[in-house]
This record gives sequence, structure tokens and C-alpha cells, in this order.
Amino acid sequence: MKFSELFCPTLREMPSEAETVSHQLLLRAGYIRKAGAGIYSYLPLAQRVLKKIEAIVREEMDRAGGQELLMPIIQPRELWEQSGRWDVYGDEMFRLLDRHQRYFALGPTHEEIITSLVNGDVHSYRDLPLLLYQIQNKYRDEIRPRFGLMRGREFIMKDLYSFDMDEAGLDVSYLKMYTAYNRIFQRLKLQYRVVEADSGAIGGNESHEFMVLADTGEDAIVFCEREDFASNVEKAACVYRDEGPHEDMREMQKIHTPGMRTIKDLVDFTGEPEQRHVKTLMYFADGQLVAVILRGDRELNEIKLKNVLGCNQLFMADDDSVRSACGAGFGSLGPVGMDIKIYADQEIAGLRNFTCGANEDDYHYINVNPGRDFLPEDYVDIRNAVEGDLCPVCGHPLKAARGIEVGHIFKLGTKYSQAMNATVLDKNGQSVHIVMGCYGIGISRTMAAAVEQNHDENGIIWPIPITPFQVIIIPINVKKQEQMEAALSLYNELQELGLEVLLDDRDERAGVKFKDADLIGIPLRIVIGPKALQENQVEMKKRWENEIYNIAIDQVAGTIMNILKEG
Ligand code: 9G3
Repeated sequence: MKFSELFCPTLREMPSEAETVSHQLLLRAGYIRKAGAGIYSYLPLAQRVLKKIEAIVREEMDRAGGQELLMPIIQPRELWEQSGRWDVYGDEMFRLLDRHQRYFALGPTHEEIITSLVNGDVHSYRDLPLLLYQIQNKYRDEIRPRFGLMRGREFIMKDLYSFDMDEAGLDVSYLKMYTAYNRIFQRLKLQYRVVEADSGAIGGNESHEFMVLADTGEDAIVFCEREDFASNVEKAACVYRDEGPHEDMREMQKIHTPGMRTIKDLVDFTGEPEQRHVKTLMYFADGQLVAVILRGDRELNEIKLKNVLGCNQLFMADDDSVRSACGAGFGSLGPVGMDIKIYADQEIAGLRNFTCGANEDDYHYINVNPGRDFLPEDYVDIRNAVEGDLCPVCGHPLKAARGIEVGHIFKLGTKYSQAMNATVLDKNGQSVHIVMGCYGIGISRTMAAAVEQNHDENGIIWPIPITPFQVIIIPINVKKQEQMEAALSLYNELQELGLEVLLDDRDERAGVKFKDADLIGIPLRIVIGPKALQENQVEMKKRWENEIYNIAIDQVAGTIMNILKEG
């Protein structure tokens, strides 16, 4: 491809509305253009990257036994009513009317479509297992579309659905996908972790997220460097070991703490660190007021609390309810003398002589001790995991990171097949509900995540397996005929070898061309200058290094092939 013909509108300045580096660079390097909030055009370079990512995904889906199909984006309302989800997703679902005033959804996902399709044409155990997938646009009306392709309202997803006779079959399909996903992200040269996710509303009983590590990631994870334990902070179990021995219990005292409400106030007032103070939070769990206490430096994990309490509705109590129930407002609450059920984070059991509210405004207790001064309903794991917590597998201190979710796989069980009555006959002629799994990869999000993880101050550094072009040839001065001839001859030689080559034939200063080559992220750069011809040499530079190599022109092809083979 000749750069002078390539539609690649690079920008000199950093676009202001872009908040993350991948959004900035994909805009500046002429890969994407915004059509509307959360809606983008993929320009030719981006399309080449997407096609390479999709090709790797297809290869691994097919290797795992998947069969590619293509489902409709326009989805009849009836299917979503059958699954009971038409009213679940509210404003996030794009809805449209046809000429007969009938409602449709713009497909945010395809469980309903695929379950209905399979139900209609799969009748016997002999037809299973089945792994069906597509690569297609999805539509979700995000409240705050942001970070460019990372959280768009239209995005490209590969979604595969598995169909089995029973849970054992699902386990096999799930493992096939788990393995295929690891192969995909390894082939994409991405640093990632697989974390057990809180399957939340999807209703399956097991799910894993594939997280590309990046500081701009929206998800907080903890992971062990020693082995592959990793977990969403939402779900990470906290290991509590009572370190013992404990200091002697001192006499509890009530102290006047005028205007003190926060842990920080108490740290400043008592000089004791925040680990020596206990915060008390009040929640309505299915309408019942409960108290939750944690060490002052910890954060409550509401998902864990909800799972521990086994409640459906959980929300923080308002000040009035708290005041009428406890006799004091937030910041003056504590477990001593409280006649409301108290759930204590497991670490409280190991605390001694701590400070907490006295359930009286402007008063606190000091030297409070669990067991002696109050009895919690239970000691439970309800705090967020943090860096330094111990790995539940090997006890090694965990590392914290932020991740971009690029893949998510779920065991669905019979959630959709029951709702939509999708059955097959088993060996004994009995009708059984099909057991399903669903497996997504964000294709466009993966491209952005690759940039988040592979860039420097000059621009993108594409991993070789997904780069839009493998080599860029830059003649220093296109007006020098001998330089252009050498460039064209090398360009043709490399193309005949099947390499993807960009020839920067623009009549621009060399510096501009070098900057553009770095910005768009082409892994290998070949410069043809006056020296080249005198000494029959060219300069080669790898985008991920600073080293410049002088190579004889007739060695270039071989050298490049070797570098690309290493990938
Ligand atoms: C909706 C809307 C948004 C949604 C969903 C439905 C997320 C929805 C969960 C999934 C689960 C898996 C198959 C591929 C991998 C993910 N956001 N989810 O079901 F109507 Cl508006 O999509 N689906």
C-alpha cells in the first residue's frame, strides 16, 4: 500500500475529548473517527487490525469445535418477553418500532435469538453438543459512553453459545472455551489474567473474566504472581489469620468527641492509626436494618455482604432511620449497646482496644473489645481485597491491578432453556432442558486494550500478530530517483514474499514520516537514504526498541522474515 493513497488522517495535536491513551492514539493515528457518542467509524488501518483479531478468534473457536453463523441484529420483542428480560434492561436496550408499530430490540446480546433458533431445530441428544458463534455488532445504550472503543454504544463482539445435555457436558464445553480463550490472548501477545467474576445477574453458577492489565482498566483485580490465582476485587475472598498474641484488654471508656464523625477525625484526635478504629455502616437488607462493622482502613464490599446476608434488596440506610434506631447519626455509631443485628468483618475478631461510636452524638468509646463489649451476629468476609492480602491458594501476598475486561465466559445452565422451554429428547426419550453456556470476546475493545498495553510517547506499538502493516519503507527524499527506485524494488520484493508493506511515498520531510510511522505503530521501519545507495545499505528500526541496524539491501527480506517469525 502506498501511504500517499492510504486514507489515514493523522492529527498533530492530542484530541481534547479523549481521556485514555488508546482513545487519543486511535484518533490521532487515523484509526477511528467518532460518528456520535459511543459510535465510531473504523478507518482502513483499524479495519486491518480488527480483521486480524477476528481471524485469530475464528481459528481458535473453530479449533474448539465452534461453528460460525450470523444472527440478526434486529430482535423481536416476543423473544425477550419469553426469556423475561424485555423489562430487565431498561434504558440500556436500544428499542425500535417497525412500520406496523411493532417493537424490536437492537441486539445487545443473543441468548434469546440463539435459544429460540436451537429450540426450533434441535430435537435429540444426538444433535448435541453444539457450539455456535458469531462475530457481529452489539448495541447497548451506555449512560456514559467513554474511553473511545472501550465503552461504546455499538461494538464488535464474538459471542459463542454452547448447548449440552447436562452439566457434565457443559463442563466440557466450558473447558474447551476456557482453553481457547487462553490461546487467543496469548496469540494476541496481551498481558492478561483470568479472574473468577461475580456472575451477578446473569444467573449462571460460574463465570470467568479475561482481564487485560492496564492502569486505565475499569475493573479492580488482585492476583498472585506465583501461580495463576486472580480474582475480581468484587469476588476475591479475603484470607483472615488471627496473628495473635493480642494485647491485654483495657477498660472501656466513653470519651467526649465533639464534632468528630470520620475515621480521620478520630485518627487526628486519638493519635491512633485508622486500623485501631472501627467504622459502623447501616443497611436495609430486604427491609431489615442491620449494622455492619469493619476496620477503619477497610472498604465494605456490598456484593459480598449481599451474598452473606442472602438478601435480594440491599441499600444503605438513611440518616433518619439510623437516628431513630440508634439514637445517633452517622459517624457516632458503634456496636456497643446496639440492639440491631451486627455483622462484623472477620478481622474484627482479632482487634483489641479499638475506638468506635457510642451511639450518642459527640461521644465515642475507646478500648472496645469484641466478645466482652459486644457480640456480633457473625464474623464474615465482607471487605474488599487489597494488595498485600494473602493468596488463598499459596499464601503469597497478592498484587493489585486494574484490568480491561476483554472476555467473559459464563455457565448458564438452563436459565434460558427453561424460560423459553428449549428441550431435546434424551436417550430414554425423556424431554430435558438444554444446558447452555455463553462466551463473549470484545473484538473492538480488544484492539483498544492492545493499544493501552502497547504504546509509548511516540504512539502505538502494535503486537506483530495484529499490526495493520508489518513493515513501512521510508525513502528519505522521494525526489531522488535512485532512492525511490531502491524503495520500490524493496517494496515489490517484500510484497512478493507475502509481507504487508506500507511505502511512505509522500513528498514530506523525513522527520514527519518518522513521526507518522511511530504514531501509527508499524513494528518494522526501513529507511532508504543517500548512504543506502553508496554503501548498498538501509537502516532498520524495530518500533519497540531504539536500536538502529544497518543492513545490506539484499539481507533485508531475510532479516525481516526472521523477526516476524519470532512474532
Ligand atoms: C441487555 C442489555 C445489556 C446487557 C445484556 C442484555 C450484558 C446482557 C450479559 C451478557 C452475557 C453474555 C453472550 C456473550 C458474552 C456475554 N449487558 N448482558 O445479557 F438487554 Cl441492554 O451479555 N452474553
